Amino acid sequence: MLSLKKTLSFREFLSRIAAFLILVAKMRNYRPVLVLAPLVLLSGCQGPEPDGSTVIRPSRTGASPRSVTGDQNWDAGVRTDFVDRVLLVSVDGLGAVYLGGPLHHGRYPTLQKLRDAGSSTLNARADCDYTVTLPNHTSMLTGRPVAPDPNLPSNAYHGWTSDGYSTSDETLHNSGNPNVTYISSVFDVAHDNGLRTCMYAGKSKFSLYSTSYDATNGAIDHVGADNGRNKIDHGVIIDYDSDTLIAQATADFDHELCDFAFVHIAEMDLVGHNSGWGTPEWLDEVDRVDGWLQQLAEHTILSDDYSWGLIVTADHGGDQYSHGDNSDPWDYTIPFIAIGPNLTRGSDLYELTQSSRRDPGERQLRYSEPWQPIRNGEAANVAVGMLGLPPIAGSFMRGLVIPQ
Ligand SMILES: [Ca+2]
Ligand SMILES: [Zn+2]
Repeated sequence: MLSLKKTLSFREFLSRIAAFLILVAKMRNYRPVLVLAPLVLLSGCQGPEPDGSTVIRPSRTGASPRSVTGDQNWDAGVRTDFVDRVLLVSVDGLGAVYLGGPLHHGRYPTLQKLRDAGSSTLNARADCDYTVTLPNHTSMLTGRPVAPDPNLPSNAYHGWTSDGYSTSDETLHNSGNPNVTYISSVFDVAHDNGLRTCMYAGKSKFSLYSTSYDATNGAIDHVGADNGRNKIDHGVIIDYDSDTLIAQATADFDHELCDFAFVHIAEMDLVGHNSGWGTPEWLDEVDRVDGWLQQLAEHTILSDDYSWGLIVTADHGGDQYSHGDNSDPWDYTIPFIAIGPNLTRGSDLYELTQSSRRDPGERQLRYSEPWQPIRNGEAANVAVGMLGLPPIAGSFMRGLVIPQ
């Protein structure tokens, strides 16, 4: 345990030197006038958004720690720069159509507090072709659609359509889209830029990501100092036991092991398959999720030492006992909550991002439609954008504009 801590703090030391060197490199290239442009978290691909390539951001290291304490942190001011750290939470199977009524009646207090602290919608979308777990989580981590589409470039999608277990020699790169040699992820961008990355997953099939981004299969780091090929510094997978998983995650946050963390809460999906989506049993399980979200909030956005951004979304919803029907609104309608720079407190995410995204009503749209809905696949680039880092290489969902 001791030696582990020593190793990690040495890594932290190295990564801070790297971050400083990157800052120096950036300052040479940046022109202050460009900072006046609206903050484009994800720059231009679909919809009428400005060309992100002209927008230059100041360094993330300009972010300053928060100094408020206790429950009043929920009322902390809206940041307009960048955060030090980001937590991305995916609640497996958290169908949004079931949440509006209970939230209106004051059930799920933490979910409500998160919505009040940031910008959110209960009408975000899963992928349009696949409403199952691994394909959607791969979108969430890479910013890519799941499947090929004749109206999109052939290198846009990630191609991981299986929701089963992968073998130890299968990776996103060798078994996904054959037109892409390497499927980059939020882990790559954060890690290559000297940040520490963590994954806490509640289903063992998430080993797909551990394998795809390990020291053998992860890409060579060409960004600044060499931070290595192992893109996930700290990976923990515990099947369907979020009490233990989140205790581990929050302990690691307290020990400052994670600058970017992905947490996957598995239980809602299991209760949905066993008892049915939207049943009293399922709604009771959301109470437990609400408690886990409270714990995660207390160790991130409500803690004192660092500024955190937080994203909460889901891979898919569900209808009766399943969720595999990509044409079923109950399956494809999911929440998307984002707390961070310029994400106006208590705002509707569609209103906030109306220059780039439009509420799809009850429809599911293909990626080639001119006005895109907000999808779970935006999470990857929203996360790196909050950190002041560039979009993920090869990612497609990068056009969401958060006005400054
Ligand atoms: Ca690097
Ligand atoms: Zn499922």
